[in-house]
Amino acid sequence: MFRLGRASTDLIAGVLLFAPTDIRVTGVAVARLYGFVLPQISLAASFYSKLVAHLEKIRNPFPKESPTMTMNVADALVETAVRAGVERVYGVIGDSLNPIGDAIRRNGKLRWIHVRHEEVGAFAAGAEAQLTGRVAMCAGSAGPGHLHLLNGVYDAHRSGAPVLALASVIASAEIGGSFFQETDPHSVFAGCSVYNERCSTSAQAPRLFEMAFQHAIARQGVAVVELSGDTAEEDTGLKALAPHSFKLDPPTYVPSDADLDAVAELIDGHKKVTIYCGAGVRNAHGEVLELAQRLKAPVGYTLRGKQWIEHDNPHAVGLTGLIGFGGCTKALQEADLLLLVGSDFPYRQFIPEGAPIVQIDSRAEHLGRRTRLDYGLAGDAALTLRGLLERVAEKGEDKHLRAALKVHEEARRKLDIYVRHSGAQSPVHPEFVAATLDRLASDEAIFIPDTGMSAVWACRYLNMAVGRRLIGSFNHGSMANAMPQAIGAQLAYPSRQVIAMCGDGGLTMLLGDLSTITTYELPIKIIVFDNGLLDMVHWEMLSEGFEPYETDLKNPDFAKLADAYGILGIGVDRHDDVPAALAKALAHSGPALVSIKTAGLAAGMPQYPTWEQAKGFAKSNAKLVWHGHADQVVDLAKESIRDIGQLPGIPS
Ligand SMILES: Cc1ncc(C[n+]2csc(CCOP(=O)(O)OP(=O)(O)O)c2C)c(N)n1
Ligand SMILES: [Mg+2]
Repeated sequence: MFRLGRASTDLIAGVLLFAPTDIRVTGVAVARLYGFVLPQISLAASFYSKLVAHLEKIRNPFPKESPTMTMNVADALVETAVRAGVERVYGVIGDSLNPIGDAIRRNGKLRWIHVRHEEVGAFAAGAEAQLTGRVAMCAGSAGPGHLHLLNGVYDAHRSGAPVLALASVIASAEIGGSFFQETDPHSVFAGCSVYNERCSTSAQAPRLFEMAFQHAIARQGVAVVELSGDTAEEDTGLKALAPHSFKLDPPTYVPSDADLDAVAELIDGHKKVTIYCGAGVRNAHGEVLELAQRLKAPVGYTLRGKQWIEHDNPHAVGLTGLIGFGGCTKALQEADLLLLVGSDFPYRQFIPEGAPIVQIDSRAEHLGRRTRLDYGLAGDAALTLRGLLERVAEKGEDKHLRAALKVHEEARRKLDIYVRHSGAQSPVHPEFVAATLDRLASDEAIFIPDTGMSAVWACRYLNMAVGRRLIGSFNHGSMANAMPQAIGAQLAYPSRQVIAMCGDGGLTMLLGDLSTITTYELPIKIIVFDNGLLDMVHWEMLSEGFEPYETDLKNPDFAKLADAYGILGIGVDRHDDVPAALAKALAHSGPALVSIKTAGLAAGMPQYPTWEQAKGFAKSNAKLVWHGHADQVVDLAKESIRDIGQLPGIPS
């Protein structure tokens, strides 16, 4: 539409003022006519364009393009997420999240995964990020919506998973007035984030989103963005975002030559070196093994390290701890020098007294935070070990290694007794279930045990072939992690076998998301250890001298329940039926759930029971009899009879 600008009208008025009268009169008449006609023309034009827009809306009510030619804040967030590598967003849509949902729909490059509980979404995003190494995303609406994310966000953060958690909040005009659904995400997520900021204006939005993703990727943790629905709808005035590269390969660094020389000298001066690895050795299998061979050193590991270092490793001696197994505890106790590599293992009671400790970690701030520290080497595990390999001498003596391996083999043999001896057909030994699963699962399987006894069985009975993966809630220790994490794993890897090893307590906590599995046709295999108990805490009470209290579970028929959700459900209560049931589930092209009535109280004797635990165990048994629960003591004895073969000095 032609309009005269202010400067040009002033100029014309000025010229007319000094023009001859007839020209001036004609000019004023033309100007009047123009002034009268112009609004009519513009009214007609605006009516016409509104009519066209209206007709277009009827033809295509939800267009893909932005309603404005410029991006709103939600568009900027979604486009930044796409650039950062996000593929899907897990959450429950609604209220303040609606502009985000609309931007995702119009953008078309992200997928919204509609979970039934936001905690499941956060666990799924965390699993996806841990497995792929790419940043993942979850979202919760105002108040309760994002509060539900919290536990899964904690888990992701403590697992070092790069996740962006969007905490949408109430309308910005109401903040500060204890309004309906008002919370303060900044304080809620303070303990589980590497970045935790509120986006208050459209001007701030694009840079803030970039910074949030960049923090999650660079610092391997959770970034939280707080955003009101009304701000999400604000126009940024931008047609496109400024270029920004999210390619952030972590810098690799090595300790100084002087430090490597000093540690090599220390190692050369000791005879019985034990290497203990955590998840930080994911890129250093070859280097750890070469050093172990050179030093004739046994190699122990944490549960998070198991998947990276156990396979193809003749020096492997298992894990420490009550849930651990094998020769690791012995290898640590007997060491005259302990080399910790990429491990943040918190249980210092397994660390040998007196022996010097050398620790390698790429996060310098982690050095010595769990143990004494005689020498800390800040650096990438593989590169630092290569530096040591250039310096340390070969050891001639392998007694320390042989002793640890002997204990390991013996412990392994005793653990396998539970697999070979079924005893009665029912209840089924959970150890047999885990060992059978290990035998039947693919070499590419992703295993995800729940926190509880399933983690113990995974730790002791799963063999991590090079292509297998094992994740869980190993640092945060939350129940109910397995099925939700399996959702993220299966979406990220649609053609891999994903196996959730669920406790009956764990599965029933977030049961509603079985629907997510059917909605997205995820071929997850769920194995339920239906022991009718919160078994791990039951065992804990016994070993701490408490009378077991409120640990029973009255469960539904899980196989029928699965059927109702549209999942192949298989119920098993006899030992002999386990292999066929597991094979059938694993071969099934869709989702399957195998519920097995397993024995509770089956933790087995801890491999190295302490005097305190033995005392506690005896005390709680005495309490049970005293309080008239002798039947439980008999049950416990029946189960523990299986463990007798494990006790030192008792032949099996
Ligand atoms: C969310 C949460 N609540 C409570 C606990 C404490 N806890 C750890 S294991 C466990 C029992 C798990 O029971 P179940 O899932 O049935 O597994 P089981 O030990 O019987 O194999 C409990 C209550 C926890 N870790 N996380
Ligand atoms: Mg249980």
